[in-house]
Amino acid sequence: MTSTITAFESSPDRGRGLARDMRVRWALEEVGQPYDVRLVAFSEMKKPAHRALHPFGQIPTYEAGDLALFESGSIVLHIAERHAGLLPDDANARARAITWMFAALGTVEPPIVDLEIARLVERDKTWFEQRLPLVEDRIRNRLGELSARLGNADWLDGAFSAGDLMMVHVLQRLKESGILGEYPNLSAYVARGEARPAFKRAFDAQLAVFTAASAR
Ligand code: GTB
Repeated sequence: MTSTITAFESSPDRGRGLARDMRVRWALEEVGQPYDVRLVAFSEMKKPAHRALHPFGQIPTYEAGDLALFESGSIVLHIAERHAGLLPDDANARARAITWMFAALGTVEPPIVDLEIARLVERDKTWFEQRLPLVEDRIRNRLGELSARLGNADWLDGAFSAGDLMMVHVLQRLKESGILGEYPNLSAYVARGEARPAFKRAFDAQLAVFTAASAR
């Protein structure tokens, strides 16, 4: 069954693959499932039709048959549970891979989002310059811990899993800040994720949306 996901009609990330539809596209590419994309304009996101799918008026959403989901973590987990390729068969290894998904979303992503928000909306505050290093150091604490756990391994727990997919996508948002570069093994980890053919297909698909919109 071909699912339909939603993505920004005009992504503020300018085709860099940082919006959260990218992780859903990547998951679908990893498991070899076809999908359609419905592009949503900012003017439509908070309207009832889209809110019926996503209570917070955001992307991504996922529809397949009579199932509609929101939240990128839930969508990727759903895809990974229903199709082979993103979760190990062994029950314990599967639980650990899911744990890494939660770690990416619940422990590593929040301070990264905090930094983005600080840079985007707090720049004109008198306390911005004082707060920024604190926000950055909270990220460094997490990355230091993650870096220590990853060590020289290719992936977080054995073979590539949905946990790595989520963690790589979360970490990608730090590349331009320079902070990721302070952790060579994490930079290499992100590069390994980006080198996967499924990642490249997903990235190219979201970039094509931006390129087409720019040409108009
Ligand atoms: N917890 C939800 C999930 O994981 O699905 C969060 C969903 C979310 O934040 N969606 C964002 C959204 O719809 C797009 S991805 N925002 C519109 C709104 O809230 O009104 C976040 C995002 C946006 C832009 C960039 N960027 O430009 O680099 C990166 C990430």
